[in-house]
Amino acid sequence: RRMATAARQSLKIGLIPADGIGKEVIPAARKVLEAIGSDIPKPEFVPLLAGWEVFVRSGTALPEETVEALRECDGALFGAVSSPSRRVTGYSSPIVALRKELDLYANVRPVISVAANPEEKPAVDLVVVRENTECLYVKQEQLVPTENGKEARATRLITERASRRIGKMAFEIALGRPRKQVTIIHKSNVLSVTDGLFRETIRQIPFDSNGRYDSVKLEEQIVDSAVYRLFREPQIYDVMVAPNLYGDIISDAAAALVGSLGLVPSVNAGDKFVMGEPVHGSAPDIEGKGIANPIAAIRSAALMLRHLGYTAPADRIDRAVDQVIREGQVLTPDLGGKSSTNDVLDAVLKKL
Ligand code: GGG
Repeated sequence: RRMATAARQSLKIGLIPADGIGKEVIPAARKVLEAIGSDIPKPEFVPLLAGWEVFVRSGTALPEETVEALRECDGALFGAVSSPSRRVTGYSSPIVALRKELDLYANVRPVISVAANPEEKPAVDLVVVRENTECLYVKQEQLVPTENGKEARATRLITERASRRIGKMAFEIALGRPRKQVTIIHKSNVLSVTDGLFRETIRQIPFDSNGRYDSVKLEEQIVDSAVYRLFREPQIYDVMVAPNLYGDIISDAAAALVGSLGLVPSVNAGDKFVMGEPVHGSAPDIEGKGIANPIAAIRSAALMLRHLGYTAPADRIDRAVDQVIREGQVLTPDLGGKSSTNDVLDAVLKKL
């Protein structure tokens, strides 16, 4: 699913490194985009603020100027955010808010291993399509005192509209892949109303699409069994479509199958805007050490270009990254190497 490549003179890209290693990996992705050359319109970067650190300094995690500036951009790259695990008055996760503000309803997370030989098929080659705007992430939580102590409640929202559009996104992505298979991930044996609606809405899509998806095989799986099978036989999956929370968990888990969370990219995509974002978080344990793996951010930049319709430069970036991984000489510690973020960046730039 691509956005039309309007004849652009320049490509305006918002950069929101946010917290922790986001500030180390987003500059690396920027350098790769700068090095692409005339395959894309000259990129113009717009540095923007968001995150926990900005909240601590200024009292707001997502400044209004950031959202307004993004509305003027062609695309964006977001790094990572370190929301605290406790409730902090006035704080709300900026990435969750941004996805809603810009209606980036799909989080598309390809999880692909790099085969030792470029002619071989990768052992893992799947895409998690995560609904990005609802489920438990509507964050309607309440803490109520009762005579037996505190009671915490959360609203889980699943709508037909959001389920249909994420389902369609999954079918469209499957159409562009050789296996053309979509697996709906749900738990409607227990949550028959919410997950039931998600499942039934997506199952209905092929019947309402005038044959467009006739070539797509539709499967479904209960989320717990899907995780089990993902670890035992990942090759059975092609496109997995899931409500927000399951999609978040499954894609992090799937990252373990390809060596590191530091390799897995994503885009937050809507019908009019796309924002690349590495799947990893802000990694406070390695922040400032210069050893964060920049590959997920670099691949997220490639995925952003792909969604904007710039397929050839996206392929060039991915091929360069594949070569660096395949050679195995310049790897960050998460992949068992000793190289720095900048070493990996330089190695990728040399292969471009
Ligand atoms: N780049 C992905 C990322 O930042 N993951 C951590 C995450 O989603 N945190 C949610 C939050 O801190 O609000």
